[in-house]
Amino acid sequence: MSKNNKYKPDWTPKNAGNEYAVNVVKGLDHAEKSTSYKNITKSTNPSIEELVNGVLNDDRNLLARCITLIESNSQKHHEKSAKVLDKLLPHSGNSVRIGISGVPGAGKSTLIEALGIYLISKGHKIAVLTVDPSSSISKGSILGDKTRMDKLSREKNCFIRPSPSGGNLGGVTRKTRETITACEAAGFDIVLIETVGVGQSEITVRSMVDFFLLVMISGAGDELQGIKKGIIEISDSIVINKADGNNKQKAEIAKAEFQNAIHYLMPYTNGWQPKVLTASAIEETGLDKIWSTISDFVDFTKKEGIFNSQRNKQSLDWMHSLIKENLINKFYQKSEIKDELKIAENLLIDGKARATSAAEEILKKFN
Ligand SMILES: Nc1nc2c(ncn2[C@@H]2O[C@H](COP(=O)(O)OP(=O)(O)OP(=O)(O)O)[C@@H](O)[C@H]2O)c(=O)[nH]1
Ligand SMILES: [Mg+2]
Repeated sequence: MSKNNKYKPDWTPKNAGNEYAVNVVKGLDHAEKSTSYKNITKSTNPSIEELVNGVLNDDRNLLARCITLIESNSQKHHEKSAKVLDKLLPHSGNSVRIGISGVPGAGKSTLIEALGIYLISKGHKIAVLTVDPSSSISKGSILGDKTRMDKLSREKNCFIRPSPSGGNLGGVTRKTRETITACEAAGFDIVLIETVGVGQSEITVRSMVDFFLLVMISGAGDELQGIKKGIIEISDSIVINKADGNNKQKAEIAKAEFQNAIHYLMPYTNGWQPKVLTASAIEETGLDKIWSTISDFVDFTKKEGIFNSQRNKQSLDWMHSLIKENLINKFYQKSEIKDELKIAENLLIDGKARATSAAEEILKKFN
């Protein structure tokens, strides 16, 4: 850190010497220039109105607080965030939501950084979110090293929010969906969501985005061995990253193999044949092709009415899954049900009852 970047706090006497050891570090230059950091509300507990107006005016401090409220597990915060979100909802929806998945180390974060900077140069405002259900257990790999998006995080037209810590995938899903609403209301027109393509998280991300991009790398041997077929089936495009240096040729071979493989799969989006591309996040090549593919996809799906119908379907599916989750929790948490279940389980094991009738009996008690 340069010496010039430090200065004494206000309360230090004039001409003070080294006995006053405290130094204040100057903030980042872009933060001072950025309009988003002006008029920051100092209130410790902003009201619903303050939060709504703050988000709509792209006050980053209030946007971050709004997301913290969304991420809170307390009932009180939940009620407040619900009121805020109701007011933000009419201002949301105007973005392209893009899911980015792939095996650990494929270069998702590096690609998001390169693509993000490219899109900002084209006049877009980018929000980057992550869905990382493993973060509470393994500390997660996604964005673990924040410096990976160091350049992008310094852009004033960018907002990066790592995955909420703790909780199951269902909890992370709610928080991420609602965070998308807040970011859209703040005027971000592209939302990029990074997730690791292992487990269930990619299916979850697929259920909240318009476009799903799979990041792959070429490796020795059979290109398709290491990846679940299922993840290719939900992708709208596959990009072979790290197509640079000695890897360039291998990436082209991988591209041909993937192109061939997806030819036999049913496209996820009706009428859209997924494209396979190559890119280098490090050398910043292939970014224009990725964006033109996404733009073509958006144009096509909007023209065909698929864009909105997919979003509507996602909202309906989500509502139904929330209802199911809530009912199931209510059912299994009821103490009478717990007792009845124990009795029924024993009867079943002893061969004294049938599963169908036991289930009917217990459900009757619940109703
Ligand atoms: N040569 C080359 N290396 C790359 C490229 N993109 C990423 N890398 C390197 O690959 C490593 C992993 O990159 P990340 O962007 O962190 O990968 P990730 O997919 O986000 O990883 P996780 O979040 O841990 O799953 C880093 O060392 C990057 O520098 C690329 O285009 N070319
Ligand atoms: Mg990453």
